[in-house]
Parts: sequence; structure tokens; C-alpha cells
Amino acid sequence: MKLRKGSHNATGLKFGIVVAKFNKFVTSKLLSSCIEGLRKHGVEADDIEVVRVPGAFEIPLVARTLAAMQRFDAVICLGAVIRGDTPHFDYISAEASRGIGQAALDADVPIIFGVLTTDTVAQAIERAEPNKFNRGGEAAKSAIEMATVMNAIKGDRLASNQLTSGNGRARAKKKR
Ligand code: INI
Repeated sequence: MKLRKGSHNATGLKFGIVVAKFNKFVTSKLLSSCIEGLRKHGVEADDIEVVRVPGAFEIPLVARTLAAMQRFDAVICLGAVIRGDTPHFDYISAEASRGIGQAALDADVPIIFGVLTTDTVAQAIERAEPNKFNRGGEAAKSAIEMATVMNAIKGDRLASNQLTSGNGRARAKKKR
């Protein structure tokens, strides 16, 4: 039996982060905790690329584009959708979660859902606080775990198919 697990050693790995500007007072905290989490586990500052988008609705397209470039071991999506008095919340949060999930499947690269969906501003603030729930740091940890487990699985597949890998990423380049 083979047991496959991710690790928390992210040395040499590359990450893309897509962060929404909407509710910036929350998403800026998610972003700083996320970057701190990646750096704590060995990621170089030069190996992190941050892309800002207007709101959570715009995250999936950019996440899919970054992932499809095959330059990153994982892409992390950060946003904050806070319920208001209209059904707007339902449309934005549903589209963000559906689109992010679909993007990961399309690109075959881990994409992490670090988008808060809360009923109140207070709940969002609490979940972005570095010393409380800290969802940005959690997103970083999930990204590292998914990147390392996917690279482990793909590394095996590549080896058995006589394919090469590069840059810490399991890239499907055929040998000539
Ligand atoms: N975008 C968010 O990221 N969070 C929200 O809470 C939000 N609300 O409530 O409206 C929100 N709206 C903007 C949306 O994501 C798009 O940027 C906009 O509709 C343009 O496409």
C-alpha cells in the first residue's frame, strides 16, 4: 500500500494569489496572513505573485488563467463576500465558489478557496484577524498541502510514463 500525503515544506514552490479589492479592510488582512504563512513554510518572496481583482465575482477567471499558465504549484483565492439587504450576496458567493472549483478542475492545478462568505462585517473581521481564525494563513497551509500532494502524485505518474518534471512542479513535458 502507498500512502500519499502533502507536506508543509514549501521550499522551491511557486504560488499565485488572486485577491479581491472589494471589502479591502478584510481582504488586505487575509492577504498579509496568507503571504506570511507561505513565507513561514519556506516560500521565497520572488516565488509569490499577487493579482488584485475588483471583487469576488472576478476571481475565477484570473485564478483559472494563472493556473493554466502552469507556472504555479497552486493558486490561492482571497475575498470577502458579506451579506447585505439584497440577494446580491447569493449571486456573488455562489458564482465565486462554483467558478473557483471549476477553474481548478479545468486547469488541473490546486486552487484554494480562501473567500469568506459571512452574514456580518464582524464575522468577516473575526475570520481575517491574524490571531483568531486567520483564514488567510489557513489558505496558505491548504495550498502547500495540495501542491505537495499533487506534485507527489504527478511525480510518480511522470516517472512511470518516462516524462520529465521541472522547477519543483510536475510538468508534463514529453522526452524527445
Ligand atoms: N464583491 C465582493 O468581493 N464582496 C462583496 O460582498 C460584494 N458585494 O456585496 O456586492 C462584491 N460585489 C462586487 C462583485 O464581486 C463584482 O466585482 C461586481 O459585481 C462587478 O462584476
